[in-house]
Amino acid sequence: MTEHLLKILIVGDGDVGKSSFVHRYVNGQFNKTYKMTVGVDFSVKLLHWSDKEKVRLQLWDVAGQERFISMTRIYYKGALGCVMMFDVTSTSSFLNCRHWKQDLDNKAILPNGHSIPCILLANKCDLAQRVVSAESINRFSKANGFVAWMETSVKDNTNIGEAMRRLVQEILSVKSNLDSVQPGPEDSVNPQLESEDSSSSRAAGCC
Ligand SMILES: Nc1nc2c(ncn2[C@@H]2O[C@H](COP(=O)(O)OP(=O)(O)OP(=O)(O)O)[C@@H](O)[C@H]2O)c(=O)[nH]1
Ligand SMILES: [Mg+2]
Repeated sequence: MTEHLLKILIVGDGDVGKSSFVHRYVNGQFNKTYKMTVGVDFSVKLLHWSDKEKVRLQLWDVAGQERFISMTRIYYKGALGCVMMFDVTSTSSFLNCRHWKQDLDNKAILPNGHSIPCILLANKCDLAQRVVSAESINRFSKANGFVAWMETSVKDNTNIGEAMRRLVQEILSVKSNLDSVQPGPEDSVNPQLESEDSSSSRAAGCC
């Protein structure tokens, strides 16, 4: 039996439903009252992924206000995937996903130099006062390299497990590619004295 340990970030503006999402996913419950996260909260969930694989998820629920405190570099270290969330009744929470994604792509980088897989969740789709259209979410998601986007309602338990399954699937596929890449002889560079190969060093230089 193989066990994968995956660190997953949950990011997005304050009040969009990140902590509620984690609580619903891990404990199967929903609270109506808002209790703002300070810093970051941690949860763990074990998935029996297949006959041969277990997945231990370490969920890092980052407070919305953390984008302004520049602690995110520390939180993002070692993460292999991300859930980015906004509230469909709040235009600003959607627009700010651009900043969250830029911050993420600058700071959470895989060993192969690629950005980590990130799923975009349009939460609170149970509410009637929706202001963000599916068309703009689709455009934004494609333009910014998200794995996928989904409408969710943590309140009604819509698409919560589905979204996490989709993300975990993507992370495992990226991870297996990373694990299979072994540095070959062509990837290693031997140390060389300048005089040994002055032609190539000149070619790469400015004069
Ligand atoms: N109607 C509705 N309300 C929701 C939903 N998800 C969360 N909420 C409510 O939204 C409020 C904020 O939820 P939180 O999960 O605390 O928000 P957060 O994103 O963790 O906020 P910060 O910790 O400040 O970053 C709470 O009152 C929740 O009950 C949803 O799908 N539908
Ligand atoms: Mg929170």
